[in-house]
Amino acid sequence: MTILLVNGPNLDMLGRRDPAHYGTFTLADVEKAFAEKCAELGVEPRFFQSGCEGELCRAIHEAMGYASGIVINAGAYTHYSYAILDALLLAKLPTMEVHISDIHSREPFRRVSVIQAACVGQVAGLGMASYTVGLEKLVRDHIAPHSGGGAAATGGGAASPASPNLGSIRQQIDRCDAELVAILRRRLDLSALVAASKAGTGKPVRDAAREAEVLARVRDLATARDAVPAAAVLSAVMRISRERQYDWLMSRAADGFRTAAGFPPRADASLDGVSRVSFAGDAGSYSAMAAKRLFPGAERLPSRSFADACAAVSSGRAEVAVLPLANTTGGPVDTVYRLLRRDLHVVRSADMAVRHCLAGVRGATENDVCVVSSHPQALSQCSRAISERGWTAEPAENTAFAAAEAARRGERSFAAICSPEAAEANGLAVLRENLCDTDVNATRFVAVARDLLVTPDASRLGLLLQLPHRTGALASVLAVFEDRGLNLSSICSQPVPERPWEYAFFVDVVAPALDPDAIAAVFQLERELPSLRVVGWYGGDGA
Ligand code: CA2
Repeated sequence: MTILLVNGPNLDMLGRRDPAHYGTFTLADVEKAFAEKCAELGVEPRFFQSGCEGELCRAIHEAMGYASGIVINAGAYTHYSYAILDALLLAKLPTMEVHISDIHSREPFRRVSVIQAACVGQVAGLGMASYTVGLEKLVRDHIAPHSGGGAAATGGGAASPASPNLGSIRQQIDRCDAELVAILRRRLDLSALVAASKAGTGKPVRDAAREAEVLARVRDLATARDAVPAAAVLSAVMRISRERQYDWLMSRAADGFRTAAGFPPRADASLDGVSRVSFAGDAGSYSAMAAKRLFPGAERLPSRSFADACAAVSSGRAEVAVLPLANTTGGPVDTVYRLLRRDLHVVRSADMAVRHCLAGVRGATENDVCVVSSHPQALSQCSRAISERGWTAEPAENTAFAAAEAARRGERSFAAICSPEAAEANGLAVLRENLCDTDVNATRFVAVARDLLVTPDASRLGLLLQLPHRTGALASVLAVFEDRGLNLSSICSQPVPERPWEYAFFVDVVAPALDPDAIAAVFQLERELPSLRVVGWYGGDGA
């Protein structure tokens, strides 16, 4: 079994100049070391050197007749000779590319190898050892595995790069992965040192300028095709490094740590003593029913609007307000999300099946109805029925008020879309049961209080995140949760009125009360985002 060693232009001058890059050894020394390694591996060497591109191509063509593989240092042709690339591709011999110097840390033009695509690997920067290491790798990984025994056992039978063996490719991938893991470990260990050095100085963990510099250098080192994936991998590595640094800082804070929002709180709150609950609507409104379900023994204080219900809490007239947050058909209730951007905290949630009915004056039938009134969410949950029947939809502050309005008007053509309870409370007849577009319509209600009250059964951490306006900002925040194994049960964007076209994000993180990973994510994001508010850490219905 013969291995051809090809050396390109100027390599016959080795040992005569430029020892800084190419050492003091000569081409004869290289060939001698190569021959010795061949003997060790049980293969025959053959040598060819030329400064002429055509001669190099011819030597590669001829190798098809006798060689099982090629080791090539194409010299400067490496960087631009498509003729040599083509010769290697048509020869289809397993070929190892070698370089004496580390071409990747030299001038940009040397970082590109156009012949790489025809080679099974590349060894660079080991001086003369690049040849022997490359040879050994070529024979052991790409020739011997296909020769039915040791390299010396059979002649020929080399695998061709054009018909690669899946098993051997996977072995190489496994080796790459092992190298990646080892390199990652080294890098993360260095991150711990960075954290230690920054700890004393009070410098922030995230240094955007330094990260930009690292990414620029990595893009520069990579070939044009690999620049984007290389930068993406490095971004992820830097994010994980930051996570390690935060962990390190948190573990060393003498008395634990506290975020600016006084977080983490205690998880021993109780809602058993709540005696006054505000809600928007009247008797029979869905909010009234949710308030009754959440706080059965409490006095219920009706309000005209969600904002009024919250104002009752802010002023102390009520201890909590119960508000609809989202519906399975209609989506988020924007007004309520807007109210949550202020100062109140979610302390509990409850999901309620919602079955709207058509409620009209007694004696009327569905056919008499021309106008239906309800809260916009309820109208959207019944949009199919409304459009099929050609009704005019009239928005109301809430479903119970719509029922009251239908009763006040007493017109057969005017009906409300509301709960059967609201119909009954207002003396209306149910003209049609369950008007919803689907049979599984449900609304999530939340109870909000002034303080961040965390009950021992809390299972979701609600956060309001304001993100910087830059590429990948949301993706990298989501990755922080993913890195810590945290699942999100909901994410909802809301416009930031004072900054047109910018959005804040409400996220619900699935996490038991005082879960350390969730606390660590808050610790990190509070330091890295323009603003973070802990909306609540609460229990109740919902994933
Ligand atoms: O590092 C390598 O092995 C190179 O393939 C060597 C080539 C160079 O063009 C590649 O970028 C990298 C050049 C060999 C030049 O050899 C000399 C020998 C003695 C004195 C000066 C140059």
